[in-house]
Amino acid sequence: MNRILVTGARGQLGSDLVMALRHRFGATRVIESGRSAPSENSFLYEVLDVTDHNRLQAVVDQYQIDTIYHLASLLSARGEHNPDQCWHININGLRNVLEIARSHHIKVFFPSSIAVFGPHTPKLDTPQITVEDPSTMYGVTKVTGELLCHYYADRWGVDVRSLRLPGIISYSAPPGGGTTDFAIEMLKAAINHRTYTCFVRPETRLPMMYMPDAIAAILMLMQADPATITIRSSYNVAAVSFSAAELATEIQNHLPDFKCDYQPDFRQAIADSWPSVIDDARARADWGWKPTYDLPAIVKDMVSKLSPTPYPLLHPEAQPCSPPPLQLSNPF
Ligand code: AKB
Repeated sequence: MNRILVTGARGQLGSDLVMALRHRFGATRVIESGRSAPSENSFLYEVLDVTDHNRLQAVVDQYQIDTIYHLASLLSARGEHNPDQCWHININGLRNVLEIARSHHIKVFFPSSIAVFGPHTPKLDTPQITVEDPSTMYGVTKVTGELLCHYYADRWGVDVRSLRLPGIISYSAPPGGGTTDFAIEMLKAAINHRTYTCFVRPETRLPMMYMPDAIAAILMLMQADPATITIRSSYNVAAVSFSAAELATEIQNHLPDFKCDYQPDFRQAIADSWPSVIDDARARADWGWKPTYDLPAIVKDMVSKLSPTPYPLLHPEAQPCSPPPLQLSNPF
């Protein structure tokens, strides 16, 4: 019986994942959690800091949780501004989840990231098993997280499953301080202002995925027969790869007066350290992964969803089309 806890449920991925899980398993089977206070129309929401082991255990006991989607995490750009907090939340939070999973026989989903890769990783067709030399604290925590997942699966038999997610593009909730955020920012700015100053160079090409594909991948992985899961660290998954300039051109097919200029900031170095195209053959072979959305399909859907009344409010605090811009100075 599914009794599901989602940590970091109010983030970009969590907002859509909670809706998908509730649709699939029933609204009362999915408990949202996060550090912020509940809003007026919160439904089955618990205030939970994942670094607080006792509180996590209390929530798990209260709802007899058997599956945790552990999304609470600081992303790459924000993590560089507070590496200590990034380590604390990303590692100590995961360790608490895995410990409780071990003692309570809980199944776990852990989102890893293309940020596990670094300057010495092959940039094209990045293999499943390759050099992982991240240049951000976020990447360091994701490599460590993958190792922890593998260890808990191998040593304690915890059913933990993970994906190395690329940049996720979506319209329901704003992204939370990542390097791939330029894609969503550009789409929103194009629709609202017809102009955007991009924080990476035009030729910067990164792996990306539309939210429906990301949700599909997570649900497929979590429902796969355990016998088919051969990777317990984290699976490479890919959908599309495009450069900032290619995205701008695709947007211009819908909004011909859109203009994009480029002023790279410290996030350029992070983007440059990541691969451009990921090889996800193992995920395709093991549990049948196959994406649906290419770049034209993503842009077409985003433009139609964001115009003219953008961002359906999943949560009152999710601001339509205007998340506060990430005001980050160069931390390096
Ligand atoms: C980020 O840019 O930090 C994230 C990621 C690729 O993990 N979107």
